[in-house]
Amino acid sequence: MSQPLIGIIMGSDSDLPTMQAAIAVCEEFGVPCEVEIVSAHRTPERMVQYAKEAHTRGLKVIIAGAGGAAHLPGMVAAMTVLPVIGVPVQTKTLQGIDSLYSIVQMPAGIPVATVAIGNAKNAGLLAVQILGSHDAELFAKLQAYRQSLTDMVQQKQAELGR
Ligand code: RP5
Repeated sequence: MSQPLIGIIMGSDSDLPTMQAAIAVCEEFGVPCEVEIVSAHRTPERMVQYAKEAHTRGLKVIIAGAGGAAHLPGMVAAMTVLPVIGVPVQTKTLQGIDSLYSIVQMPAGIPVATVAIGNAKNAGLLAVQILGSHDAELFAKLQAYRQSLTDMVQQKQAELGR
């Protein structure tokens, strides 16, 4: 196994179905990632240790998903200068608005790059783009991916025949 470059963490195993999309992006682009359950509330000491040691283990970016009182991304960001991408997980009671507000409203000085509710795919892509900014091979793969999106739209347009 290669050294993980992206750490994908989540508050509960119930977040895993959402976070699978970020894992899939890492696999698609061949970027090694690790996946861990780290809860800000249920395992606070583990969270502190994870955040403080992440850079010493070679991680370059952390993706953190949580729902409800979603403190995990912000607390991890407070304890590392690695880039942290937050994924608000959709909740049953408030549809993820609670998660979004908990993650996005960080005080100046401690950024969390927050994606849309449930959009772990974009979190994965952003993490890969951060790595691709200084990795020519990965950069080229990302450009090819974008071209595939353009091609797909053009194909749909052609199918419309208008
Ligand atoms: C948060 O509480 C987790 O991130 C999860 O989204 C939510 C509910 O957790 P479970 O009760 O399903 O374990 O900490």
